[in-house]
Parts: sequence; structure tokens; C-alpha cells
Amino acid sequence: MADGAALTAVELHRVEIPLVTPFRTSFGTQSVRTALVLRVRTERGDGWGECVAELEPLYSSEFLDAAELVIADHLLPRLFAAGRGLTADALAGVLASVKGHRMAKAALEMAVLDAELRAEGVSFGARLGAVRTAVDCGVSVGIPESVEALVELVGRYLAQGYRRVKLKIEPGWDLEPVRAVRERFGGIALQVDANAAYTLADAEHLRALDAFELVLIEQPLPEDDLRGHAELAARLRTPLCLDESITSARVAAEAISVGACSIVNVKAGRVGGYLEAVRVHDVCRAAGVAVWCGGMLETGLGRAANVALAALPGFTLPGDTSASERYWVQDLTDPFVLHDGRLAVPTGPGLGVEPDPDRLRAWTTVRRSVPAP
Ligand code: OSB
Ligand code: MG
Repeated sequence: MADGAALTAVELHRVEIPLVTPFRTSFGTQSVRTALVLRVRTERGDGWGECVAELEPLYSSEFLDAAELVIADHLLPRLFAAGRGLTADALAGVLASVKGHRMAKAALEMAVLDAELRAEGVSFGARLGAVRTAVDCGVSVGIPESVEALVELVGRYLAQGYRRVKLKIEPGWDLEPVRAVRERFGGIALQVDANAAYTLADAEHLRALDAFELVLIEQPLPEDDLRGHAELAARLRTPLCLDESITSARVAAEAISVGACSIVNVKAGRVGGYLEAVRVHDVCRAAGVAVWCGGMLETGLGRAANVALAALPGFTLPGDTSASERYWVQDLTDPFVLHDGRLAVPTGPGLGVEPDPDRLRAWTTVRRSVPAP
């Protein structure tokens, strides 16, 4: 196999960008997004990737320092050794002997895919199977100071045109904020995300959420508790959606077959890349399970790929694909702007966007380049 473009070097840029509003979830608060931006240099041109691992291992076991280390010390040597055998399609197989580290692998696959598509003049959307030119957008709202502050914030997002609102919940911040938003804004599309903050012992309490006609409850229980989610699903009228639990297309099929969820949040980083994310979509679509595109506070790079993914036919619910200004005073790329509650799918080659070189330089705190041996 020699149809790939060999990697000549990979640059790792650790970038720090302040968020416009601190984002609090049941697992912690972020005021600054620390992202790992990758630039792969190949014989046929460059490609960009973004690693969604967070600074601390609180959403999942992955975290930024570990991703950086596993990329430099364990993944890149394998990619360099593959030479011209390295294509985006082959990448997961080349890295398969390394267990886990899906966010790190996903970032590399994204960059290699971007380089390939730029060289071919094909967009991410066209390659992944997009059937729409724009996608419906929702917004994920963190846990603020008070119910009043939440209602104020939700009102602002609705005025901007978002088509669905997701509230982060945790024990002690669930029924009251949900009731307040439902009462104030009527029949909006409303859903909640618990980031695994509950246990099955909370089933009766969570059942009270049935009164609010939510689109879904996302990941109430721990990541590895498919059986618990199935038991909870049987006790609630509100559909259960899984995020953290869905680590591959195989797990998605398993979760659906045991009744652990009836909706799936697709995040490419969590499942090891955009190509596996398409397979998650395919498995769910075949089973009649709706999917939507999750988010990890991506810069414009990851956002471009997410919006392309969200344009696939099975993405029938609005995603956490919000506009750049919901996160940043200035994005790393040209901004994604909401029009009538939608973002346009980029049409240029590859991601269709690239980092502004001055902003990338200014916001990078650590940069290293790993050359091919
Ligand atoms: O659980 O969906 C989540 C952000 C970081 C980590 C986990 C999650 C989130 C979000 C934000 O909900 C979604 C976004 O990028 O807007
Ligand atoms: Mg989630």
C-alpha cells in the first residue's frame, strides 16, 4: 500500500484561549480553553487537527498532557513508520496496537484527513457524507450563579436564534432551574446533561423531570453503567441519550440493543475520530436511533469538522455546534456565525478553514515540532 502521503513532521501547538463566560459542569469550571492544535506536514501538503482532551481528566480519563505525550512518544513513531502507507483510512489500523487514547488518535486522524482532502480539493462534508449545506444549532448552558442568571442567559441565546437549549444539571441543580426555564420560555426544545453525576438510586428524583417534556436526558449515570442506564430508561418517559458511554460504533450498537439509550450524542474525539463517528452515525441510523453532534468547546478547527459531521442524514436533532461568539471574543479561525439558528457547512477543501497565523502564534504557550526520523 503506497497511496498515502508520508508525514515529514508534526507540530504540536498548545493554545490558551479565554472563554467569554466560564463554563461550569458537574465536573468542574473552565474559564480558559487549553487546546492542542496539530499541524501535520506531508509530502502533499499540510493538515490541521484539534485534540479535544481537557486540561484535567474530569470529563473522561483523557487529559491534555497525556494526549501530548502519547502523540509524541507512541503514536507519531507508528505514523512515521507507516510511510506512504499512511492514509486517513489506514490510520486507525496503524495505531490500533495502542490501547485507548481516542482523543489523541482522533486529533491525528483529523489532521491527516485534512491534509489528504486539501490535496484532493474535497471538503470534509463531502468526504463524510453531508447531505445539508447548513445545520441546526443548539447551545449548551453551564451552571451559573443563580436561577435568575440562568434564565437571563437562556433568554439571550434564544434571542440569538438557537434552536434548542441544553442545561447542565447536577444533584442540587436540576428540577428548579429546569422548571424556571420551562415556565419562562414555554415550548422551546429543552434538554439536560448530567455528565454522569447521578446514580440509579436517584431514579425517582430524575423521574420528576418527566413533567418538563424534555427532548432528552444526557448521560445521567457513570460511563461504564450501560445496565443502569437501561434500568433507568425503563422507569422514565423522557428519552435517555448517552455521551461519555459511547466510545465506539460497537459500544453504540451494544447500548442500543440493551435499551440503555434511544438517542446518541456523537463526538468524534470520544470515539477515536471522524471516520468512527460516521460509523456510530451509521449504526444508530440503521437502528432508527437519532443522533446529534456534541461539542467540546472546540476552536474553529474542530467546529468546522463538527459542522460537516452534523450535516449527515442521521443528525436529526440540533447539536452543541454553537457559533464562535458563544465561546470566544475571537476564534482561532474565521468565525462561525449563526444565521437563523444554523451554521453553514464549510465548502472549501479539507476543513475549509485554517488558523489565523498571528493568533495561533500569539495564543500558543508551548510549541514543539516532531520531525520524521
Ligand atoms: O458533556 O457535552 C458535554 C463541554 C466539554 C465537555 C463535555 C461536554 C461539553 C459541553 C459543551 O456540553 C458543548 C459545546 O462545545 O458547546
Ligand atoms: Mg455531554
